[in-house]
Amino acid sequence: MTPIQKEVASKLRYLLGKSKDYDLKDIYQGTAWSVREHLIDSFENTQDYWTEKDPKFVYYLSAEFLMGRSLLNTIYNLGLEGEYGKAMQQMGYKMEEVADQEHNAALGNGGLGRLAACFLDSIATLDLPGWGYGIRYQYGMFKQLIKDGYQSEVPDIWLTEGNPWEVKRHDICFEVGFSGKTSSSNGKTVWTPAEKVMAVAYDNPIPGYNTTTTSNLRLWDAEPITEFDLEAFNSGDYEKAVEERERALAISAVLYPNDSTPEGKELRLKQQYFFVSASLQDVMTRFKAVHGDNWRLFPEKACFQLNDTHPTIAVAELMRLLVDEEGLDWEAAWSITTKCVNYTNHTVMPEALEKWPVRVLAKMLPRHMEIIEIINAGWTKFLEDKYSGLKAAERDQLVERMSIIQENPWVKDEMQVNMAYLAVVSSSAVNGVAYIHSEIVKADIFNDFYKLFPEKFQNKTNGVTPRRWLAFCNPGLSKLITDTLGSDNWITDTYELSKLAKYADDKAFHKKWRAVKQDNKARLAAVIKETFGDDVPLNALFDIQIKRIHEYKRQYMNVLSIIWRYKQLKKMTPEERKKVVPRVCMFGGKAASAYDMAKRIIHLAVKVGDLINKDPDTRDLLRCYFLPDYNVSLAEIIIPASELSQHISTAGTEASGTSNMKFQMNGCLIIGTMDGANIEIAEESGKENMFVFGVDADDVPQLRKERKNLKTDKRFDEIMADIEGGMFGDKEYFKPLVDSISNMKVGNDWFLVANDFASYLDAQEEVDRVYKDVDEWTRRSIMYTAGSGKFSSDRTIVEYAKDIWHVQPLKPPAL
Ligand code: GFP
Repeated sequence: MTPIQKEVASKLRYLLGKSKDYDLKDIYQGTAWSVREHLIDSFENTQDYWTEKDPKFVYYLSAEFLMGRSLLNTIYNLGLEGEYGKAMQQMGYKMEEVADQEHNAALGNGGLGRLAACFLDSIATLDLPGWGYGIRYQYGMFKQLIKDGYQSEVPDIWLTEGNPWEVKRHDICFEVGFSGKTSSSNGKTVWTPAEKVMAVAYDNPIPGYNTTTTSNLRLWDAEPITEFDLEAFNSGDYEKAVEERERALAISAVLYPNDSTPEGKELRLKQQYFFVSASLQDVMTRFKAVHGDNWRLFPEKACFQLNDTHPTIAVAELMRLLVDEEGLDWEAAWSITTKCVNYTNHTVMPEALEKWPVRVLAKMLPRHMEIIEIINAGWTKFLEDKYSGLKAAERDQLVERMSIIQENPWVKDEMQVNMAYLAVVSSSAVNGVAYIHSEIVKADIFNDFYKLFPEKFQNKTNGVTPRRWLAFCNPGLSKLITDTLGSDNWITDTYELSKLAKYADDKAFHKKWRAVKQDNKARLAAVIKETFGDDVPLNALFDIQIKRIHEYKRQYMNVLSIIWRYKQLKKMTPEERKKVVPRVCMFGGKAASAYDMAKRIIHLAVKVGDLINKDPDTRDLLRCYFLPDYNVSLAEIIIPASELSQHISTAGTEASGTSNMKFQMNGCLIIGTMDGANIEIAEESGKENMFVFGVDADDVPQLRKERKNLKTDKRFDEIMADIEGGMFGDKEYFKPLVDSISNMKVGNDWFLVANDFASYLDAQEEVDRVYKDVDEWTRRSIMYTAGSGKFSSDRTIVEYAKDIWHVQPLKPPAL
């Protein structure tokens, strides 16, 4: 037995109570618990070192961390693959099948949560003192079932078998209060919450790649302060006996409870405040232990990155803690707060720029509402002075527009707090997540603020970790790259990948490159076989669109083009069909549970697949699959296998996109609009190598105005008529979908599907033409990977560290 085999056997015996008859799940558990020990050694070593040296830390506050699985990532990052690989082999298991037993940690919805996970990997790999802070949701992102073609949601129960990747810190817990009232005594404000819960810390060590650093993601679990009300129980009130417990558990129960109801909204605000308060108390407790009440030093030791508006209440909480609890005067506290807080905006979608009714905030967090009012009073006063030269009416209008507390235009007499404005006013730096998006942030959503503080606004183009998204998920390509470049330095310096450009026309290299892709396609084909029972032709072009389902991301337009392709195929003679490039089109993504239109789009994709996948005339040439329950692990199989990926949002709507970067790294060609990070990908990998279509962002506002007069493409009209006519069944169900983009007279089609459709079809024809030219396709594929160096999250994090956080690497000594 190797030492690792012994470790695994010991975990199986003493933790799981199994000395024989193991199944794969047991092996996973035994292996994971043994890897955990190595991880914790490294974790302790790092944290001890950092505590001793007391550097400045960045704290990444995020309501979402979409971590996926940890086993392989941890083994690889710690450099233990050789030892574990050997042990597994001797025990008669394949590492991949063992790893497959792990639940996905799905504490996030999509891009925003996955970005946070990539950032943690880079922070650790770059040895930067930094932690993530979030919520330990009992149920993560729902599991998506497709039943009769409709999405249904079932809870994601991911913790029942225990989680080897976390350590509960019984001793690190903080009270978090809600509601109640405020009073004043001796000039001090005292908040007496009506309800309190305990936030208990769970540490999730985050190993850096090829370094001694193991950082931390601290997630908070909500627990009752009094476990059980024995008095109530003894007097027969059984419900009351467990009431407090139930209320507490609800806070960390589910990722994004459906907030279409007032109760859902309140719970979400509770979640946000809960994790932010616990995190700030935690950081401040550590600070105090070393520096006492020398709070002026605090900005030199800590900074907080707000991942979107979700943690913005941190501003009011930090003020409360400094003023009410630590006794600082308002001005000193404000100066500290504004030095410590920074805000990243991830979207221009109005529905995602959170606004809380004053009524709700005042009820749930009365002291925080008072603080926000004071901040706003100071802010509007500042604006009035600043713009005192303007005419009164103009000035008032401007101040009203920029006020943090505003009237809700849709609800009579309702005032609301604009959380994004609160974040902008209180932050040192505000950034968008791709060049075009940061420009839109300045020119559009925060234009008034930009004019006032241009120096606050920055761009930090997103990135993805090349470890998970190339080195580990695509071992074939990873090996080929390392063999070709003569080293694996590219894993931490992705600009090294540019050296692949030399091989873009090398036919021998082409052959190897294509062989890897074929293997990866076979791996995905096996998933399709298992899910749908279908064999898919491996000579077909694998065409993928995976992301949250949303009208702006335009999965709908993709489905329409598949319908058009099918109709063309049906009209062709057998001779003509021989010249056609076969395609397997795949979708993956979840629709938010209350997002009706997105659910209809899923249904259409499924119904289109049902029709065409069975048609003997076309099934060798065209397939359409909606892969259920898209998640990180599925992405790790899909992305290496894809040849064409679709990033086709209406220009100006997708802030960045990050899957586009993952596809690019894996040598997958992109069909896309000049939106988000597509623009920068085109700059790096060659616009001529991308299938670009659609209008530019600058033209979108005008086109939206002109929609009513748009003469639509004949092909588009035909497809609309087919759906309306029942070609895919469910006429009534699809009607709102058809209306949403075809009835322009009433101002529909906000996302300009009809407008962009013709140029999209042209781009698709170009895809077919290039795919037939195998050398040209392979050349482009190599150029994609070669141009992907910029999109490592290491590059992004270095920029944040230098321009916003001002934190320095601090690598712990080897153990
Ligand atoms: C959001 C934006 C994306 C962006 C990510 C990360 O993603 O354009 O790339 O945040 O910044 F929409 P979703 O959470 O919406 O997928």
